Amino acid sequence: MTGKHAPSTAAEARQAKRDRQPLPSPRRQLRSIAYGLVAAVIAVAALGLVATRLLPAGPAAAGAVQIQASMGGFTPGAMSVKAGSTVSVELVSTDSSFHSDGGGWHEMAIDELGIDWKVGPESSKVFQLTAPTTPGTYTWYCGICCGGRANPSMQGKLTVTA
Ligand SMILES: [Cu+2]
Repeated sequence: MTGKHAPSTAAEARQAKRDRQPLPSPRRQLRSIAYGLVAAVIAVAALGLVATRLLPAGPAAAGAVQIQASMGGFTPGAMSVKAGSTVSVELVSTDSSFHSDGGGWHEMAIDELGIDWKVGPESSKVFQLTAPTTPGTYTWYCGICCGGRANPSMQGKLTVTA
């Protein structure tokens, strides 16, 4: 009396043996692919942080005053313009998008002059600054990163000369 599930031929016996062996499970393969992806993401993030420190911002756009912004502050931290003149200002963010505080975005804002310029990670943008007709000094700031406006290292000084 042979039961329905008992192997009755040699071929069936081999098949039954194969069925009992653990297969390299697709779940296990997925897991190693996932680990690989995580490692790749971490490597890219680390490279991004290093590159931020290594890459110079490059020459200023033609005829523009270049101001670089990073988590460390503005470089240069001061500029002066003649009253009533218009100058091009190239705002550069040297930070990568991997910065958790602001994602590499920086701002150059002067409330009194209605200026609020923003620049994304590792990029630059040229803005036109029209100086007021009367001399004076103004503070610009970045409100995006590092405690924002209250942080003295994320500030700069604009001097409007006669
Ligand atoms: Cu900033």
